[in-house]
Amino acid sequence: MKSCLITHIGDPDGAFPIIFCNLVLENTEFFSCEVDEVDDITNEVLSHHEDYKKIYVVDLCFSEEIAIKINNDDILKNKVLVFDHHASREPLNKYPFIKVLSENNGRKECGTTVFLEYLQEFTNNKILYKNSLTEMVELVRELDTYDFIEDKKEDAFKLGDLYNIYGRDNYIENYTNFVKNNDYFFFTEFEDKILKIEKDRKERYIDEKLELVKKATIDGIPVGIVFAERYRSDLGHAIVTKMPDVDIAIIINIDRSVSYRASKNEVDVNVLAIPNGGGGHKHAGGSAIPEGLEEKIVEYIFKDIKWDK
Ligand SMILES: [Mn+2]
Repeated sequence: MKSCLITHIGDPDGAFPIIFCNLVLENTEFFSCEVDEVDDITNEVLSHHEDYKKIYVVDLCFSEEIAIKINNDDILKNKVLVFDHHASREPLNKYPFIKVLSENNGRKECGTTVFLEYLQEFTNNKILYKNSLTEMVELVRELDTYDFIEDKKEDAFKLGDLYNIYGRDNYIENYTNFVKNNDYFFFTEFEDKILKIEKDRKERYIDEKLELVKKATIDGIPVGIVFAERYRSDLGHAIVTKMPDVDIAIIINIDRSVSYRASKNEVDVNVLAIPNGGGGHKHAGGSAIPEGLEEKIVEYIFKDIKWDK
């Protein structure tokens, strides 16, 4: 019988859980989604839960409403398992099938690390202890939480950049095979070359976007707002470090979501993300794009537009 994995679509922290399943579970069905889609997808999966022996939700967590529904169902309660690290979801730890761990002994956790620890114990499969895998997992953790160990920081960014270069599916396939075939982690010569090109490209992109940041105040909080579709973390980080008068960087990706980034100790992005229906970590969060926004923009530009039915 197959398993089901619902995970975050945005980054390596949502991709590595798929790699683990490829390595140690016989048959897994994958659903990758945005934070605001997790409730709908979970409900959809739960409606035919008899197809699955286990349903994993990783690097994401559904709403308390769904948690209550699962908790009241003896079958679902033993089938669904959540492994997340977003602090805003920590109150849901009161449900036995939900594990939200944002920090452990001063080390910040990510979805990948919390899920790996479970799978190592659950399957006891040696491949999950291979140095090639655990080394990459540490890089994913550092990149996802910005909890860097100085001499690994550059490699963490490189592994993140390769996610964008390869594309999600190829990245997953590539690193599934890499772990199978290698005991230790390394970047190939070809990857190093392409990463250098990508690095230059990213720097140009961020420099261009920094010029376009508009400063404003929301609820008394000084913000810097920019529209961007790529490198949201690096761009957000660049805004809050290069513009000291900005407390929260807001990056709007019309097709995807709104991202919030901060770096000052006293600033928590949730003060803006939660009222907008989102949430996340203290220094990195997101919220959904309001429905119909793209249409509104087009209608603002072309006043007498008529949409095809
Ligand atoms: Mn994550």
